Amino acid sequence: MTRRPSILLGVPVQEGAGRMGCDMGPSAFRAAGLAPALRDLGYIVEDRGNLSPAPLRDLRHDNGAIKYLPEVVAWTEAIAQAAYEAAADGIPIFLGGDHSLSAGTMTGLSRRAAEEDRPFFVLWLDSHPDFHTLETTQSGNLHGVPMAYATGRGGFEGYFPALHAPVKAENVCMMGIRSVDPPERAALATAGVTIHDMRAIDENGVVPLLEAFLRRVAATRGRLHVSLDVDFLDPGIAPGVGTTVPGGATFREAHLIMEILHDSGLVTSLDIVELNPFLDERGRTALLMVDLVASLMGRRVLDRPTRSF
Ligand code: EXY
Ligand code: MN
Ligand code: MN
Ligand code: MN
Repeated sequence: MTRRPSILLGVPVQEGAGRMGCDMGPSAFRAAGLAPALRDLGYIVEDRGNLSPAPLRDLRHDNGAIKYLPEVVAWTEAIAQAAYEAAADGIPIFLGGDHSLSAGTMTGLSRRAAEEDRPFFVLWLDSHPDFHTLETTQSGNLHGVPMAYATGRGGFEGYFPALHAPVKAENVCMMGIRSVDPPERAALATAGVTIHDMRAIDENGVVPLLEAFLRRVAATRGRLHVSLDVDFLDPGIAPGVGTTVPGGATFREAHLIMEILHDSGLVTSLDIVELNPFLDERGRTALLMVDLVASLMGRRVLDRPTRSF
């Protein structure tokens, strides 16, 4: 079976996060051996280096809390174009960088899916729904808005790029959610997003929750984008992130999700985001994320190399 090439795209954006450091993420993933791990699984790996943002525009918003709006919008413009192009060439893996990058990946990929007349689905693995608008964000950190923007919530017009094809909220499944702000909670109550919080995972396990979603994707031949935020994982195994939330996914819960995703054959693109190497411990979070990508891309449990983190 000829595997589509893995296309690595570094996205060293950190302006969406509340603290600096995510710009070192792409280098950390490369240092942790992402490309060799994929080649060992038989993939052709094309590393397209790091993206750069589009030219800055002078953007001002009434919400005075918002930080780095021109910068994050400029990144979104560049990422959306790169994602749209890369989706035609293979399996794009976007190396973050903070989660604001998904404003660009989701919209560029959704545009490609629409041109292929395919539905577009997102599996969002995160402790946060990232469902704030420019009006509702209180922190002003724009890594808290990408899903609201991509699904067409109001208030982004005139600031973020116009959407070619909004992501349908009913085609989004969130797992691991355990930190939601009141405005997000109110919006999610009627948005149509499927949300499996950590209690749902604890009570049911990941398998039935994930498989129900994958059956929908499989029935439509849709594109499936996976957006994996480091803070989906329990901070005890993934400390290298600026927005830790206790009670996250375990090592095996995360790997099982990746293994089931691989077996489904449905994943067409991936974000790995919010790694902050400045907060990591001798690269163990970067190594774990690379290990999870290897599971997503086909490394079997019995083939795991002996390695301690
Ligand atoms: N909802 C909070 C805020 O808007 O600041 C926390 C957002 C954290 C976002 C990280 C990327 O997942
Ligand atoms: Mn996030
Ligand atoms: Mn998060
Ligand atoms: Mn559990």
